[in-house]
Amino acid sequence: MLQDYDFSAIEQSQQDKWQADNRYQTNNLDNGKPARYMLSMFPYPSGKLHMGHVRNYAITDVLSRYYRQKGHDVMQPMGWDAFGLPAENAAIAHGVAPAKWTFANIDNMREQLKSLGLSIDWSREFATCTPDYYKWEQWLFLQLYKKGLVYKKLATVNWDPVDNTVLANEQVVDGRGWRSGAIVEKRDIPMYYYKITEYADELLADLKTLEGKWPKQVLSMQQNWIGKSHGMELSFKYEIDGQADELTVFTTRPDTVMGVTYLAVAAEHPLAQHAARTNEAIAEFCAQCKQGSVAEADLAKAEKVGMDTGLVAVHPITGQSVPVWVANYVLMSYGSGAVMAVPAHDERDFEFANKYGLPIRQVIDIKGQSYDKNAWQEWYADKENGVCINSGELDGLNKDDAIAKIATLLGDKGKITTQYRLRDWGVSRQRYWGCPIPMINCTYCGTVPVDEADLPVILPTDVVPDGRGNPLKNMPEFLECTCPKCGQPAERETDTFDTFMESSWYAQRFTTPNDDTQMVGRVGADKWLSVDQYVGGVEHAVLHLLYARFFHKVMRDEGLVGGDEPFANLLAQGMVLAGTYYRENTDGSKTYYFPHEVAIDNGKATLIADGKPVVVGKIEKMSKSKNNGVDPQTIINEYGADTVRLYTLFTAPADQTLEWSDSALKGPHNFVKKVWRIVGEHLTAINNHTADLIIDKTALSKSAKELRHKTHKTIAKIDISLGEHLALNTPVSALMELTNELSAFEIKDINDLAVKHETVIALLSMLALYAPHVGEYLLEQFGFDSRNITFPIVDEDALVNDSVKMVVQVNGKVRGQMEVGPDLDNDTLINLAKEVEGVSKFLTGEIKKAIVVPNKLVSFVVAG
Ligand code: ANZ
Ligand code: ZN
Repeated sequence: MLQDYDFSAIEQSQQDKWQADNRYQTNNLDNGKPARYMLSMFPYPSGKLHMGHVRNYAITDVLSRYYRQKGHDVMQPMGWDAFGLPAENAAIAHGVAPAKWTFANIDNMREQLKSLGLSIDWSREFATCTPDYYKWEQWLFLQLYKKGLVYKKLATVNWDPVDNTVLANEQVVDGRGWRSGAIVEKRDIPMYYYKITEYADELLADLKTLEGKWPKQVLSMQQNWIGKSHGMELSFKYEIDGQADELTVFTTRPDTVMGVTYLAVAAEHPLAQHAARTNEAIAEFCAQCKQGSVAEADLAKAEKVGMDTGLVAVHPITGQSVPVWVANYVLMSYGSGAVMAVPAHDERDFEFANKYGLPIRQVIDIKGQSYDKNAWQEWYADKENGVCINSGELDGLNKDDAIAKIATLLGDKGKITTQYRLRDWGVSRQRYWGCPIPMINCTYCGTVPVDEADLPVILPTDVVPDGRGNPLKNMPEFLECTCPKCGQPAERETDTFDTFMESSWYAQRFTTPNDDTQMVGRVGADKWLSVDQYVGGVEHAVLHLLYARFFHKVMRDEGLVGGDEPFANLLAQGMVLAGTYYRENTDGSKTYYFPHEVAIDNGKATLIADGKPVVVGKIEKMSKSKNNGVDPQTIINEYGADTVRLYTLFTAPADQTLEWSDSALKGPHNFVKKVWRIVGEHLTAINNHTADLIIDKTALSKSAKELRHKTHKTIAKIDISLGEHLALNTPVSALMELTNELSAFEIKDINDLAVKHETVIALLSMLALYAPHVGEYLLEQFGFDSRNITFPIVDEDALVNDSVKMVVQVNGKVRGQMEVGPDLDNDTLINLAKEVEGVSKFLTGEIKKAIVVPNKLVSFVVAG
């Protein structure tokens, strides 16, 4: 054994061993062990690992090692979510091709991952930007196209008129293009859509099967995103130039129909377009609505504005005329793109009506509340408690009764319907660095799918985009092709897939990553799926998980995989936070400093460089812009991967935020050193005794019994923490406690030595989950083969307490202690307690009550 704890030497030598014997490689054949698939959300190859990655992969790795020790056949794969915008931005900034940049980053990050000591099956690695992978994405698209689950329609995008390019929502900053600064326009262009709405009901219903296995919060975010609303479609009649027609609105509150004071349509609605043809001001307003972001969140925040179209429609119950407005808060893509506005009970309508002086008519009353037209109150929108007022025949009815009544009054002018908030998934992106959409545009035949035999459509990789449109459009070698239908010259689609596509099926592909005959092979898929434990950031709670669930169901319906859900259990890990330090500049901007540039003394922070004060800012998510990120590599170099792993797992429960502190790394580091020292001493001590280290349970000293008790309680506790509660932090403190007991344990005879040995081995086996390098290395010093480490087995005998310490109280005050045998009945305990030294003198009065808390306390209540 090495003299000192030289972590870099140990970590290197263990990693070399794993690499040399392909330690964590798995195969798809049944080997009699239960298969367990452990998956971390795979990284985007940005170039460097950050602490969020480290935390994510450390969690999955500890759980993987745990199940391996428990005898499972554990598969923990890793790959690269390699398409995406940052590569194009890097190309623009540094003139390097996205492919080259991406693969160089992958090489860097793979080394970083290896230095963390993760038990990954590298034989399954892939990058999603390679044709071997994306070929199958194109193939699936064609299958769905055939089935009618893919369609093409116009969609509105952010258009930068200077760079002549489509912008992603995050590239629109305050309504302008991030690069050009030009005011962003909206444009309608044809895009492909996946009919995810066809699966809306199933996606919603199956959330039930994940209860207790996925975080509650994620389940409810999924539910809200799918957003099933029950409501009614109502028709309002109108006439244009003597032509009668109907305007349909979707409402979830038909009970408020008597409070309708205007109708509002989206700028893209045919009625708005009709008005725009004869009214220039309306035309201009509609054009303005087309500017700015298309992100729904931005629309919700935007000020509500609109114009009267001059048209009127007929209220289906009262027969009164209702004006039709065009308003920016009505979305063309939801319901029918038109709303019946009830300003008294809908907050958006309230704001709008107040702004334009439209009438507000209260039609819902809640006992004891008084309505004020000038200020919105939450109860105006209460869906549960009100009754109708000012509503003629409906007066006095509650919501459900009112809706039933309206349905009969309206007859075929009202139809009960269900609406989903969920939209079909637009998968076209007008970007270069993505998977080509396998379609061909022919002058004669329109859009024609690429022949399956011609897959993959390969993305050219020797391209450096400059931010002005999609470079594929200027590459005849990509663009030009022959129409598979008519044989005439045609053009390839230059749009590529949304990068959420690649991450929607990578989990399935990992089961048969090298199969070049099919997307997923059934043998591998059936062995491993569904993923037993998925671990990743909560920021992916909605879209990624929803798309991946959708893909799994689609792949199931193609016969590629079994089961209805891809991820059986989900752990959403918390963010890694760190303190920030800054100075405010004269223009109000802030300059942030790295923690190592700052000295802190008595809570006062100064910049080391000039000794002048800096402001101690908030504790925030680690990020480049705040200079508060900690580079994992630096910390690994300083303390070793084992310490970093212990630290990130020990400091906070996995699903909560972790506040980083460099100085706190010393705790786990010293813990490892302490284990090192104890084990070193123990090795020396057993040198001559290795053969006779067998515990004689009949001859245990008191302290040996106690140590065994502690050891086996710790094993049982850690087993439950990891196996049942996904609690990764408490086992570390349990191991620290056990180490303290171990170091206090004194050896008096050979039996003590055997007991100590048992604890040392158990400690190291469990430590090897968190700190695999040092754990395995130390076990090897005792002759263990690190390939066969097993989780220690609890000895039930050792769990039985020989004696328990109990406190004795009189009238709420502690008066003594006693050590008694286990499982004594209450009467015996009470009698023993009465005899305890120092207690009897307080028991002179009448004993009114004696309470026993098993294994803890006997409490007397005495009169007087
Ligand atoms: C009248 C009403 C009265 C409404 C009231 C609400 C409260 P959820 O629950 O999200 O499904 N709406 C319908 N189509 C719309 C569109 N294209 N753009 C913007 N808003 C639209 O929302 C349904 C409600 O959103 C509908 O019910 C409608 O306003 C509005 F006291 O109708 B309601
Ligand atoms: Zn053709």
